Amino acid sequence: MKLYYAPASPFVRKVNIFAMEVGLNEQIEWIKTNPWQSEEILTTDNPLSKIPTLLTDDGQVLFDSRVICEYLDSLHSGNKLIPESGEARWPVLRLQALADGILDSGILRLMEGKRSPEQQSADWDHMQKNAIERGLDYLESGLSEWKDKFDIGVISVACALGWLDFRFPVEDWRKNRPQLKSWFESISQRPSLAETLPADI
Ligand SMILES: N[C@@H](CCC(=O)N[C@@H](CS)C(=O)NCC(=O)O)C(=O)O
Repeated sequence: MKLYYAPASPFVRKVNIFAMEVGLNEQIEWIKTNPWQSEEILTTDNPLSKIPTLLTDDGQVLFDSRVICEYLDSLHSGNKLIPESGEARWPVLRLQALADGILDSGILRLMEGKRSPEQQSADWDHMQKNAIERGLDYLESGLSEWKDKFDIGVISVACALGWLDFRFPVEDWRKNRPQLKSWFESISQRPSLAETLPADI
């Protein structure tokens, strides 16, 4: 398998952690790319020019991170990190959607901040920031439902919080969220998380 990636991407990190946890990371060849430049090597396979994008050994192209993680979970016979069916599936997928949504808003803020000052919209930034704040509050208040689990939902939350630290270090999401803070400290010790910190390289 080949995976298009960039070291700063939280969605790539999600796939990386997932692959490590299910024992498939050694089977992935990493192809570094810059999705923001719509490089032909990436757009040929993914018209959206987004990472992560996976090329499977049987010639399929898979995106996005959710589809890739589902695919990886189908390749192993150990503990599944995405419940395949039944009631357990929906809260896990919702948690992933929430964490991914926090990241989507964060990335929109990051891109907005790169526009020239005259083009930037404070209203737009506030709207995205508020979505992130509400998402974080939702995580804090619902933490007891998932704090002792380890699945795609939990991995996604850890990637979202880690990326907020990486990109918005002065906006402390930990303030007034003591349970989330303590959960994140603990889960961050896990090797798959400790070895995949985002980087600007
Ligand atoms: N929903 C997608 C989001 C992927 C995404 O937004 N990736 C960013 C990098 S972190 C990207 O490739 N952006 C390039 C662009 O939007 O042009 C997923 O889960 O993989």
